[in-house]
Amino acid sequence: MSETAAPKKVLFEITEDLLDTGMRGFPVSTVYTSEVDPGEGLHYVGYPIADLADLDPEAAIFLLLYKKLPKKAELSKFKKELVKRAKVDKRVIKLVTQLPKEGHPMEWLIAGLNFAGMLCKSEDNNYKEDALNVIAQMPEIVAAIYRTRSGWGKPIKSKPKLGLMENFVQMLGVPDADAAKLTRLMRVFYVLHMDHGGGNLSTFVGKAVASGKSDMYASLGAAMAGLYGPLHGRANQECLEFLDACGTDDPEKVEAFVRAEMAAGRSIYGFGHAVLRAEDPRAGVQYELGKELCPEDPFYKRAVVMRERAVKVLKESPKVKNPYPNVDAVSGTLLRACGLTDSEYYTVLFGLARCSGIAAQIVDERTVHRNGKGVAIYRPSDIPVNQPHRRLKKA
Ligand code: AMX
Repeated sequence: MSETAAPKKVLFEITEDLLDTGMRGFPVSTVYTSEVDPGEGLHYVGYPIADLADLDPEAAIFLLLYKKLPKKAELSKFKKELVKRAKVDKRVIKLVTQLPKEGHPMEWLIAGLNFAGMLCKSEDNNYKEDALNVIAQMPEIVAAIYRTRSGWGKPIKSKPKLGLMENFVQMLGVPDADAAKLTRLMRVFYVLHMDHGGGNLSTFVGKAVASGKSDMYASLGAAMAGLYGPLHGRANQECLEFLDACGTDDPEKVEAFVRAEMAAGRSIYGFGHAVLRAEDPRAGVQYELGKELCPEDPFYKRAVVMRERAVKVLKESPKVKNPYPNVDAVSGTLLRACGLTDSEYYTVLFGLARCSGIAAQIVDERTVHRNGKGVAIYRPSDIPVNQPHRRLKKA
């Protein structure tokens, strides 16, 4: 640095009271794929998420990877590229179908990503290649996990030319489901859940692991371990259970239920956010989609009443910074209404989508940031306290 260089801008002051707050709000990196604005919610490369909800999932993946919406010809070429890469080593499918039933589907997904890494990763740790491969391969891995654990039968042959989510739904082969409705839902669900800035737990973890030059598959496996937590990705599962426990769409009874949950010190699932200070636009998109897909569904009706009554109760609590619905407020309800009734799998569906955003961010951090040198290995510091056996250094 030359002696005349301007002083560096202070972005954030770390005071003592911020220690042990989970790095809440500390800026640690730059991100090119998406942004979570506290008031306006999620944007992908500058586009508001609600405007993108009806895109082809492949077009949204293209957007996150290449930072522009594809033209028609580019999209068609990109889709072909994904089709070409949608080949999963048979041993991966065999391994994931033999995992212990006692495990959670997310534990199976984490194992599946690690198996896929062992058998499919590039020899030269090429993050871009592996990102495209893993995005194309994941629908088959997740469908195999879903079918096997659900006892629906053997994995169904992949037909990637159908499209990413169209193929996923045909590989799931959900008994008695309306495939057209489920496909419509999964396309929107995928786009809404792909990315969420760089500071959320799973994305942060995935990028941190990749910063040590671990490969894409191992990094995504670690990211999915982060997503598995009930305060993060598993909230969509908890949210359906919460609506189930509520048991009514009578507004007064819903309100009484929320009050009782709060009084018992339990979470009001589907509400609140670490960054957002308004209703998550992804929740808004899904409330609207519910009107189209399942307006009379009892859980949907409860979720709609919650949108008003839970907010009312949470607003009364001075400690809750955001009383409004988050992305999980209604997502499980729609999945259930479209045939995916077992909430244990909802985080896996979230993970299926989120891996594409995390993969795009890992590609950027490893190959674009710092003029292509990549972000340095993550290494925050800590303050040692209460370590009574520490010997003092000699003066
Ligand atoms: N229900 C009950 N209490 C809540 C609450 C909610 N929905 N939202 C916030 N609070 C509480 C917090 O637990 C915290 O209590 P504490 O001071 O006693 O620890 C206090 O209010 C302040 O929290 P905050 O600053 O407003 O939020 P946060 O950043 O600490 O937590 C979140 C954010 C999402 C974990 C929290 O709102 C929550 O637990 N919501 C319910 C679970 C949920 O829906 N999670 C999904 C999040 C989206 C996602 O990642 N998938």
